[in-house]
Amino acid sequence: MSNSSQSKYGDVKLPSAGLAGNFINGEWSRPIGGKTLAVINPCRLDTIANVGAADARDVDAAVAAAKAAFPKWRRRAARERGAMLIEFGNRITANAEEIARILAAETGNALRTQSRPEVASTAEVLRYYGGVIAEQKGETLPLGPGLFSYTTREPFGVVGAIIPWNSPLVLAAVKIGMSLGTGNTLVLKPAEDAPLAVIRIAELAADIFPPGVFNVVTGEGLEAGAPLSQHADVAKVSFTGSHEVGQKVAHAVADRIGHLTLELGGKSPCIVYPDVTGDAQIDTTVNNIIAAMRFARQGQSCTAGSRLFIHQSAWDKVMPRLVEKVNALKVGDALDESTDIGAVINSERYTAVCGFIKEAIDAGAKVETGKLPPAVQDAKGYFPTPVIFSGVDNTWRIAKEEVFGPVLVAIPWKDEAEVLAMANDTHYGLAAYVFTNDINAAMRATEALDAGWIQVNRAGGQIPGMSYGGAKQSGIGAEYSIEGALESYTSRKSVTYGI
Ligand code: TXE
Repeated sequence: MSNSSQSKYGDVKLPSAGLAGNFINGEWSRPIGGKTLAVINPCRLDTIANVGAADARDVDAAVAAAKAAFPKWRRRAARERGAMLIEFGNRITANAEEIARILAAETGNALRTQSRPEVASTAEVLRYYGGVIAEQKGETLPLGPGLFSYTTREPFGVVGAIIPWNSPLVLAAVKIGMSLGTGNTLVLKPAEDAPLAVIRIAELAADIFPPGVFNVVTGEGLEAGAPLSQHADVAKVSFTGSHEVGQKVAHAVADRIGHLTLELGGKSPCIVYPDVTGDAQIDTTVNNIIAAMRFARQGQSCTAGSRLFIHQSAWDKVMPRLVEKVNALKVGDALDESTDIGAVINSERYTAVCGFIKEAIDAGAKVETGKLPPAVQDAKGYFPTPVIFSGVDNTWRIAKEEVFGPVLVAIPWKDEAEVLAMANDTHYGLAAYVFTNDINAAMRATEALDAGWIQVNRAGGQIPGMSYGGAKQSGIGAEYSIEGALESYTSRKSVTYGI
């Protein structure tokens, strides 16, 4: 499938075979229905490429291929499966720049600040699982004299993985590493807004895994995602995306008592304690607040620290420095080396983010920095500039719902019990950030906060080896670690011998 728009992208080299859309049983093929979907660059608002759009018939074929490949794949030595994951990671590293450019073009995530680091993490995650998967071990059980008993960790079968567009590559890598490493086979459905980098890495993997072990279907949520989540032969579904779709997926999986991992976002708090004083410490903390908010990813991160609670005594030092640094971030084309912040993914997200901003302004919030972006029909690219609001109550919609845009809500606090209660006053529980040098305050906060991942004086991304998963309604199951892989992608088999 050639693409006439390719020339507009200069040094973005598009996938070739992968534009067909379906990678099933080791072959690229066009969807049975012949439909395609246009992948739009959210910075330039033009079509980068058209990709095959699968429906339930393609999903059936992919699941059948994965099911047929499972019996042999599960019996391969873990170290052999691991070696393939490591080779996959190495090929991604060898093609990193090409992949990062595709990723920046389709996601709007800036090349320098986001897309290159994401490609590096993707390769690292695959190599991590490749190495650690030899630890897929069981236990011996001391059940008493005359008995010898042990457990093994058995893969489920076919995994269906559905991923979003905000960090498509690294999320693909986590699901590939965990499912294939543990001996499951996989059907992966990338998001319709950002399938290109995923199919480029699938092209690189085409001759690494035996046919049918790793399959990809590109397509829309209802046409391709729903049939995958509902498929009777999909033993486990791993979904990252919205709360609303997560609920639908959970219902579909419950109907057949399947296994499930969900990662559904958050409204994570950032708490600045009063001991944050002195220019150097304020500077570091402000850098961490900006990193926690994921401004450079346009706020489109499930772990975004989008509610900032600053102790009232630190407010007058922290807020001006924060505004100054946020104003210095350059918003622009994701492929431009000087860009810090790119565009939000599509017109729906742009409109939704603008709606949140307008509603808060209309309700009387104080705009510390930023403004209402142009209406979608006047936008030259989906670029909402960063906004920081104060004068907002923790009960407002902007402080409750996941905006998934570069919008930070700042609230002063004076009583520790109160701020910890406000921080927890949400149905989400994914991440939290605490800034203090007071070890006792840090320990009180980390004990009290309902969050799957709390960072103290740091606001970086996930690191392979950590267990990452949501508390409360942010999700089910853990990812990024060997424990997550064993708990979420295998079941225990107990064997008992009478001797
Ligand atoms: O996600 P969707 P959207 C949140 C964030 C964002 C909102 C909407 O708040 O603003 O969700 O994003 C597939 N059955 N997060 O609409 O629709 C879809 O094709 C099965 C948080 O893009 O959940 C895509 O592959 N699958 C989040 C994937 O689900 C379906 C990251 C995610 O799309 C489906 C992204 C269906 N019925 C958004 N409908 C996080 N946890 O970080 C859609 N899909």
